[in-house]
Amino acid sequence: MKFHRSLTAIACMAAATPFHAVAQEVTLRVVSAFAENTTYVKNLEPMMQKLNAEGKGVLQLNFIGGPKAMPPFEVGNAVRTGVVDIGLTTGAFYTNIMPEADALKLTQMAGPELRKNGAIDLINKVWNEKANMQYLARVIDYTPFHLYLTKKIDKPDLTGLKLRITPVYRDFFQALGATVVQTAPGEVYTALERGVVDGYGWPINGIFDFNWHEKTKFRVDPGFYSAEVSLVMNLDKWKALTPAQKDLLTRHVVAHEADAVSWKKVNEEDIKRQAQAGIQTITFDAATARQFVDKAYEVAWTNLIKASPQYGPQMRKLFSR
Ligand code: 173
Repeated sequence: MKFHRSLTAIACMAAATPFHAVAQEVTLRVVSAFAENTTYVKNLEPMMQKLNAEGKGVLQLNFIGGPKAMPPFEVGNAVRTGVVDIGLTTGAFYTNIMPEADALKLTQMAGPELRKNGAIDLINKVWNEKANMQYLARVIDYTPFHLYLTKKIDKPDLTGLKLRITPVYRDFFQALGATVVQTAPGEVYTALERGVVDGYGWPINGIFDFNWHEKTKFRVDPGFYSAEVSLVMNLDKWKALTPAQKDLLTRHVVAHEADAVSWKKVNEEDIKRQAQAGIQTITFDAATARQFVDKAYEVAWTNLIKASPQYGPQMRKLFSR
């Protein structure tokens, strides 16, 4: 009798839950592929604080840490499998999951525009299907990558140079004749110090976070591509959120995505600071500069479309002006 009564009680509670909106607060674990003290993480903190203030009783973000907590190239897989809920990372760091990951650098449009023209819907389709991820938002925009060197070049010929890369730069630098070695950001300083590499690829901002300016003599202009750092979430975890939780999370990350225009100012300051630190710019004549940038895109799109004949062409169409 007693047993029956409690079963009935449980059944009533289960039935009542959706109507009373008594869903429990959920805490999502966030891990970063970039170090805690760097520009990309600092930029995220105000958003997380705002979300947590508004999300009491609904949803909280718990920032676990950066590369000390998890190696950068493993963050994507940890999100895919649900070891963590949300990753702050870049597609180049999880090309082991799918080749499309590294295509996010190839867009010439900012996040809000990609949202409007359907590119983010396409990204989500691919990320859902191939990586078990929900693509939440792009948090860096207006930021080209550059080649930084310890040796001078006078034309876009990298023959004889050994460069630190990630998948972002691999095909392009190799196409220009370089020998490449992949490292996590945390290993670049030592590689420069020991003369293991003659330079590295990195965005226009952030080199001071790692003190690389101490070892950098030249920056090659122009930059190329658009540095991408995004928030990605385990898809099962995303699907398990209530509509209210999804709404809260979406509102905050999309607002943050729209704020990415502030990177323009950060980048101007870093350009000045690089000059003050004695980093000289290597420039090419206008035609050579254009060829350099065109080559970067051409090499990357050709390889992406080869690796992903299904989605590569669609991405190219929606990512390009
Ligand atoms: O150079 C890198 O480590 C890299 O691929 C990257 C991508 C986006 C932002 C910063 C660095």
